[in-house]
Amino acid sequence: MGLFDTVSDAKIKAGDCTDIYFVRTEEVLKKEGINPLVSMEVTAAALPDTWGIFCGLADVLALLEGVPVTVDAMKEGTLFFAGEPVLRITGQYRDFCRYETAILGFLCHASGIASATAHIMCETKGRPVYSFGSRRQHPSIAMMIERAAWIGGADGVSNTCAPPGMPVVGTMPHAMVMCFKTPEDAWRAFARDAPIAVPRIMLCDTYCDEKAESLHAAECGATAVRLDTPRSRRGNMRAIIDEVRWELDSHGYSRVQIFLSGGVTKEDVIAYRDCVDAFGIGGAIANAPVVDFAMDIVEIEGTPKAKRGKKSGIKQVWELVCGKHRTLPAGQAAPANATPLIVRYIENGKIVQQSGIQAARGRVLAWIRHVADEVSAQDAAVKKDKKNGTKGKTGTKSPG
Ligand code: PCP
Repeated sequence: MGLFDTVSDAKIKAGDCTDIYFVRTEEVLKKEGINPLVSMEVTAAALPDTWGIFCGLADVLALLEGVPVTVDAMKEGTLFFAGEPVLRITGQYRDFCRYETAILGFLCHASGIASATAHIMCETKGRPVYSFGSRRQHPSIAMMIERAAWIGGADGVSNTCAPPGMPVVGTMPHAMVMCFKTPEDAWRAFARDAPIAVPRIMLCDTYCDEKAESLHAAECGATAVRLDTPRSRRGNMRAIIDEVRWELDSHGYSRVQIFLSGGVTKEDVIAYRDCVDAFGIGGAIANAPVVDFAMDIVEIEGTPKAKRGKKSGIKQVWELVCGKHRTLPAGQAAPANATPLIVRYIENGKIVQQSGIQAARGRVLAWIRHVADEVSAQDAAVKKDKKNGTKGKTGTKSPG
């Protein structure tokens, strides 16, 4: 037992963090002398939202390195849809069956966070979003949460244990404000003492009305005010934000930005993106619903075989020139100019390519830009229709 209720890397790597039925399965198959060559695919039958972002592969590679299996998978940061295989493992079943629990755990959780983040980022209209939610989960997985949020397109993360290569951001908690006699004392101290590169974002709802605190914070050197009002006390948040903006502007602080945090959801981003300059999002990212991946045998000894409800045979997912996906039997010819989305990562236990965070993020950012461009084109078409009096002629393009 370690100090905390966590499982060590060594135990996970050894396959000792597993569901007991896999241990029983191993025992029975061993006694019976059965160990078939199988291919298993990881697929989600349904998704929390229309599309997902594949994430968590790097941990799967670390887990399976040295295990005599071959792994083919989508690259991290790849967009996927329900029913598409995202990962395939081929090997003698007994050699890897006990790893299923950890493999799915890595993929379900990380893909859930990356997908939720990307869905939020598609709605920001360019407003930055920061991942503030590592406190919503066990600290031992803070690095995983921030990695998945960054791959999903967040502009920065708050946890000091985030992997290198991403901005770690944050300013002050309510507790810091309360350690001083007045909020003004706290803001002035922060303006004086925080590292020069840290933006002077002052938390403005500790004791009083957001409008009054925001004005005072601006007078104390704020470059932005953060409104963290708990949902239970919010009232009409738009009216509060509008009022804060109005008073800041009319007192000569139009450059002071407004940040919103505290229980912010994707719906809040949509509701306030026109009047808020940036968002801090915790639970809606860190507690995102997991992607409900399953891992199923699709071939035994080279022969297609699957349980009911699953399609037999190994598959390839093709990205067509139009951007749509098509899933075909792996042996079937590629559609014209299509790109295969499932590629080799482990060859008989040896990693043949690594999964990089920044490349994964790049794929998601490209998708987010694509969605934003489509939305802008639709908005422009709707405006044009309205102007020409041709209401309702504009259609909505499906993402995949
Ligand atoms: C924390 C922080 C953010 C919150 C978390 C984000 O709030 O100020 O607003 O997480 P959420 O989206 O799940 O709400 P508190 O824990 O209230 O922090 P503090 O009072 O210490 O600033």
